[in-house]
Amino acid sequence: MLYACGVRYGYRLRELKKTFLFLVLGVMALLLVYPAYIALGALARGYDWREMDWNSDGRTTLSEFLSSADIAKRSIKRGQDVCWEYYALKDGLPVRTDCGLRVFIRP
Ligand SMILES: [Ca+2]
Repeated sequence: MLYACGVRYGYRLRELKKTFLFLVLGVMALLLVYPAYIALGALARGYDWREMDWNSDGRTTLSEFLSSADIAKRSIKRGQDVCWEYYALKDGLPVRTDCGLRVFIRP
């Protein structure tokens, strides 16, 4: 044990190591918990995998999956078609619109 000016440096070093270990573990926990939180938000939307292909290139990437947490859908009407419009929750702007559901109105 090293003493200088009445201070036990071994004790302080152990306390610093413990504090550093808790900081490292806290940062690691945040790095793991945040993506899991976003992924759970994306899963809670209930979209199927192909539906989350937001740029319509035929593939759903992990980034598109994670961004699904901030995208909602609403039905809109275009002429006689009923379409699904996917929009960003942050600003309400449309991300993609899927049409093709034909509505037949009985006379
Ligand atoms: Ca895509």
